[in-house]
Amino acid sequence: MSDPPVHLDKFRKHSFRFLLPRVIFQFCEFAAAAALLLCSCDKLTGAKPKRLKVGFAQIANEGPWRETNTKSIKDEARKRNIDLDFFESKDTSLTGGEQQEPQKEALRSFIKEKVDVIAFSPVVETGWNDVLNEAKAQGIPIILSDRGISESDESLVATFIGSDFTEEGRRAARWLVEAFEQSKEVVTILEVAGTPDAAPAIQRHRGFVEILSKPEHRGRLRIVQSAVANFNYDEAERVTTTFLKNSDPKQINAVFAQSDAMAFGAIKALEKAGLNPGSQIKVVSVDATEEGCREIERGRLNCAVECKSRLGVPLFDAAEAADKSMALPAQIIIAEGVYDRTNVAKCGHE
Ligand code: GYE
Repeated sequence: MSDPPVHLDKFRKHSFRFLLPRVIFQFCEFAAAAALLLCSCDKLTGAKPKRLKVGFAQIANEGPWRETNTKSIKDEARKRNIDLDFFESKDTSLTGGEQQEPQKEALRSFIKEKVDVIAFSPVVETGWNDVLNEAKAQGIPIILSDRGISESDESLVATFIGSDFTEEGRRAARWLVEAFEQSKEVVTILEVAGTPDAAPAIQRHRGFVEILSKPEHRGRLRIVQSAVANFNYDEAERVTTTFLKNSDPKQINAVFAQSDAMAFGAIKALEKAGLNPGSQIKVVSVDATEEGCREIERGRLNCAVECKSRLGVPLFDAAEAADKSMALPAQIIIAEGVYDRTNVAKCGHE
């Protein structure tokens, strides 16, 4: 037979009256013991819990992509209480590959400081062997952030975090192939290229050309000039203006800019020349920064292939793992999309 509910009630009352204070007491006991342990450890050894020290060598701010990237790294370091030594060249006279020396100096100062982990965005692909070997000799792991290097000795870096630049180039080309599907004429393209010897410039070009040269496209789309603009707005405006002066503007159907900042420079030059970017001349870029998404809405940019810039979270996940000598994959590749006016509402929000 089941007990009358009254008994149960009584039992509950008793159990709460006696059990609750006991639980609270036990919890206090545990908290006090834990606090004592932490205190005494600190007092005995004088050691504070270790704060990870990371040195980061950035590329000088060349536009909205880099700004968001820097913010993401600084914000995430603050969130995780990481001691971040952030180097960013303020010398705006140094463009493209000229920034390699200051970056190398920064890496050497991180090695001297004995930081736990070094991360950097290599402005060019080659010429890092010496400094990376110096870091290796001191046992400091290196993480490549957003740009890769071409050194063959894989033991020099713990991991690369960033995009598949070749695929970004392919995506830009596929968009143009589709946009000009109906065109009977040869489609002429001005490529506004990033820093020579920089991983995104080399690989985006490679992916772009790979698609254009597929036999099924029968050479219908052609790059008429590849003008170097070092991922820089002003340089992009300058090289586009020069290109337009030296050629018949009617001969150009599209611009492939290897970054948003360079697309904005090219758009300005096209407008100054009395042309209509977005309609008369199709403009495709890589990045899909917030400003890039707004340009798609405005109609002056037709397509932005995404290159995610908010790398702070994966970067410090990797830094923490590298500091604990945990194995990391050789590459951590970020998934990305392609935006044009058909899905611009999602641009910058995925
Ligand atoms: O696409 C461009 C910036 O290294 C991936 O650098 C980055 C590139 C980015 O100048 O906007």
